[in-house]
Parts: sequence; structure tokens; C-alpha cells
Amino acid sequence: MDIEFLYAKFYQALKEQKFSEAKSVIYEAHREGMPAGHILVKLVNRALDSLHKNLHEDSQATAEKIEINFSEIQQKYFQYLMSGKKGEVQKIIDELLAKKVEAGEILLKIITPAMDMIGNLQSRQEISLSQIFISAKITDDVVAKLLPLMPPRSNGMGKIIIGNPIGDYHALGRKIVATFLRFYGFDVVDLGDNVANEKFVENVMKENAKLIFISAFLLHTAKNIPDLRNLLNAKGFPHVKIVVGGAPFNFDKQLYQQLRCDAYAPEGLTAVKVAKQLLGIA
Ligand code: B12
Repeated sequence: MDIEFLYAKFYQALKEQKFSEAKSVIYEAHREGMPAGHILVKLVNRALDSLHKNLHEDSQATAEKIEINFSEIQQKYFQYLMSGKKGEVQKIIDELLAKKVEAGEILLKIITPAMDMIGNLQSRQEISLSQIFISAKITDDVVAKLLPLMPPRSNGMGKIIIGNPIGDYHALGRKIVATFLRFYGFDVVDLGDNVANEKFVENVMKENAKLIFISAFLLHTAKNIPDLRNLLNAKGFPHVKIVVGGAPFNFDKQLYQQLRCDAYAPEGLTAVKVAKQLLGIA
């Protein structure tokens, strides 16, 4: 009899609150000749002790999480990012991860707002292009560390083609949105930066996708989207929906309709919601 195997099964069943399954493990141990005292000590007590310990650690982590002052951390993060202090930036992220803050929350509450603030400085010409390059490079490294913590969980929710329009090399927002979509069950084909309309359509045909997600950060690259709509219609795909996001759409909330897109989302989580709505998934 493999006691460790029985224990693992019993513990998992209790943890997932599958009580009848837990009971059957006890019966199984009994059938295999395990004395009642052993069942009590080696299965029941041990599993209860472990559950109790884990519950305690989880509630401590939750308590610590409640105390996190995101706006203060965000300010600090932004200052370090602006002055190119890569080590300090990474330290903030490591500390948040150690406090069990989820990667998605860090992306939404710390990383994205900091880049938006950099964009505001850029539009007022209060930051140099080299400072933007450095902050984008540091952000890229942070994002590369966080995204693997949100692994794909494909469950047949549908295929989505994503990319930046031709002439657009703003990759960060696209990578984040693609990761959120994969994490919430979609299969995503990421065509990368600088994608011609014809390539989007080719991939719709190849992958039998119903949605195209376009990440456009420059107004003039976003203006390619009506041509994509025309091309899709001409090739027999009027039912394929176009969803957009990125700086020009964040600035002007009507723009997506003017460019004949079907939907817009301001960040990764809403992007997932929009995808579900358009595919009729509850
Ligand atoms: C970093 C940055 C760069 C970096 C890009 C590095 C990289 N590898 O990505 C560099 C330095 C290369 C760059 C270059 C340029 N940039 Co620039 N850049 C930015 C900046 C500061 C941040 C963009 C970013 O990465 N944000 C981080 C992401 C994570 O944030 P986010 O937008 O919140 O993303 C979320 C949502 O938008 C949404 N989302 C994003 N994509 C999608 C897609 C879909 C389908 C959905 C549903 C949602 C969604 O979800 C994301 C995650 O939650 C923006 C300012 C801004 N406010 O956006 C300017 C900005 C986009 N850049 C601008 C400009 C002008 C340029 C240059 C022309 C500058 C120049 N003179 O050379 C070049 C053009 C390069 C090119 N051809 O692509 C302007 C564009 C203005 C306009 N109206 O067109 C902006 C808005 C700055 C400004 N305020 O003037 N840039």
C-alpha cells in the first residue's frame, strides 16, 4: 500500500472540499488493511494539520495584501522608472510578488499607469526621447518577468488574432493584452508589431478566427483600420469583429466607432470581457 499516494489523494480531496471523495480514500485505506490508528494519524490528522497551516499562511498573506498602499508604491515606482533606476524598479516588483500580489494586479495598478504618466510628460515635451526609451526598456524587462506568472490556460474559448498595425512598434500593451486573453482561456495568435492588413486577413482565414485585436498607439497607424474592415468584407469575412485598444483610443473614446471597429477596451481585463461578450460566452 502506498501511504503517500493515499495521503496526497485525501489531502487534495479535502482541500477542494470534495468530501465524499475524501471519505472514499479512507474506505480504500481500510480495504487495503491499514489499521484505524494509522488512518487517523497518517491520513486524517496529518491532512488537517497541513490544511490548518496553509489556511493560516493564506490569511496572513491576505492581511498583508490589504495593507499595501498601491498609490504610494506607484509614485515610487514612477520616480525610479523616470530616473532609470532599474534595480530599484525591480526591487519594488519583487517585494510585491513576495507579498503575494498577483502579476495581473501589478500590471494594472503599477506598470500601466506609470507608462501613461510618461506619455503625459511626453505630450507636454517634458521628457526626452532617450528617457522614454530607457523607461520602455526597463518596463519591457519587468513585463517579461511578470507575464510568465500568468500562463496560458487554453480551454477552447476561441481563437483571437492580435497585432499592431503597419508602422506601429509599441509592443508592451499588445503583449499584456495577449497574456490576459491567454490566461483567461483564449487561444491567441500574436502577429507582433508592424502587421499589414493583408496579413491579419490571411491569419483569420488560416486560423478560422472570429476576432481580430489591434493594438494601435499612433493615430496615423490606427487610421489603417477602416481599410482592414473593407478588406475583411471583400474577402467574405464581414462577421469577423475588430476590437481595438491603445493610446489614441484611450484619449478619444469615440474614435473606435469612427474607425468602424466593433469594440474598444482600455486595459487587459476589460479586453477579456469584451472578447467573451462578442463571442457570446457568459
Ligand atoms: C513607451 C512609448 C514608446 C516606446 C515604445 C517601446 C515599446 N517597445 O513598446 C518608443 C520609445 C519606442 C516609442 C516610440 C514612438 N512613440 Co511612443 N509612446 C510610448 C508611451 C510613453 C507608452 C506606451 C506604452 O508602452 N504603454 C504601456 C502600455 C502597457 O500601457 P497602455 O496603453 O495602458 O496599455 C493598455 C491599454 O492601452 C490596453 N491595450 C493596449 N493595446 C490594446 C489592444 C486591444 C485590442 C485592446 C482591447 C486593449 C489594448 O491594454 C493595455 C494593458 O492593460 C506612449 C504614451 C501613452 N500614453 O501610451 C507614447 C506614445 C504612444 N508615443 C507617441 C509617439 C508620437 C511616438 C513616436 C512617433 C515618437 C518619435 N518622435 O519617434 C515613436 C513611434 C514609434 C513607432 N513607429 O511605433 C505618442 C502617439 C501620439 C499619437 N496621437 O499618435 C504617444 C501617445 C505619446 C504622446 N502622448 O505623445 N514610444
